[in-house]
Amino acid sequence: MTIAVVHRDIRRLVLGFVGILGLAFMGQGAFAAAPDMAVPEAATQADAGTDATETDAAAGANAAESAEGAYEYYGPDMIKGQPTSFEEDPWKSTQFQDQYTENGKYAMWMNNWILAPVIVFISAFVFILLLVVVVRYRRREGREPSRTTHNTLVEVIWTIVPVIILVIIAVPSITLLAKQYKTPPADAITIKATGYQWYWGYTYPDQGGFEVISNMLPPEEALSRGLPDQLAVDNRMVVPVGVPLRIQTYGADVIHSFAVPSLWFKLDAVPGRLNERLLTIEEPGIYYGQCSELCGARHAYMPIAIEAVPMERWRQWVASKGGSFGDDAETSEGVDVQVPASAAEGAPAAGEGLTAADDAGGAPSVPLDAAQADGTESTN
Ligand SMILES: [Cu+2]
Repeated sequence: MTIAVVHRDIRRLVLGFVGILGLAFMGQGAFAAAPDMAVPEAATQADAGTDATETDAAAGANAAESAEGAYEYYGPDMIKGQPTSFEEDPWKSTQFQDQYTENGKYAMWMNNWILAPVIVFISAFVFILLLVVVVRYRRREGREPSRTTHNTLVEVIWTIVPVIILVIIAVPSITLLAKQYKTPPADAITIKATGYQWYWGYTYPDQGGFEVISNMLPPEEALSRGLPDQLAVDNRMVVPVGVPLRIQTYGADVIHSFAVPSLWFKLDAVPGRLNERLLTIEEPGIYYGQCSELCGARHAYMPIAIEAVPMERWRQWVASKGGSFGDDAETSEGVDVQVPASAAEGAPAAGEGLTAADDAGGAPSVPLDAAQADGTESTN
């Protein structure tokens, strides 16, 4: 083999590698640049079934709200959790969103200081080893590689070192897992997110059990308000900031998943099973997420928008929705008396059964009283 041939082969290798990198980046650019997909007209209407009119009314959410009560929704300047496009910032578009919860920050730390360094180090190490072998033992040089087949010391090292690396990863990994499974305290404010085909309903059992139906805004409408299209909704899930929230998820028809990347929160919404997780948002703001379980034709058009506000503002909002505080809003007493979402008047999932047996799969400590199991069972 001549030098020219070897050079050509190496050049091919390098070109191929660069080509693959280029393709990957172009692909990403293309995704980021993908024009807004046409959203069926029905996207923000009708499917809500019982709520077609509510959706229409809410198309002017801000106006409607200020008429209803004194509550004013946050504007685009308060958006904190949303994806970054490739055009906007190529690097940031490949990274996690900024985190606004303790767990999220811990997870980011683990990614940036444990996982990413380990990945980069191992990849670079293997890549360099390969390069050395390719160059050093290429045929032209005629070097004889070692024919060693067994070497106890080397074998012990390449067993022990990976074990140490795995242990280093396991410590923060299991810590994070445990943090994510922390049970909400008794005085946490409960919000039940119900996934419907294809929108979300947010029930506030501690505040009288009213339900807010949240539909995606038509893209033009969202953009005209300065909000991100395909993420903006007519009615946000408004929650108090800085206090523990007991987020429960439920699927009214099929499995959905309630996921908000910037809050490090993802929880499946499963029919016949109530899931719950603790969420404490650290800063007021708007946080966007999406349904993350393929749930049907318009899976991509049921975004999640959470508006975290100071307690006073939140109470104002609850009042504007006709919610009540009873005697328990800020004390821990009475919070465990929960009204199932199916009890909320006009809830699309009215009659949705939830039995203790359904809950046997290990869902956390949600009080399910026997009456609920007996009384409200029905099939859809
Ligand atoms: Cu869904």
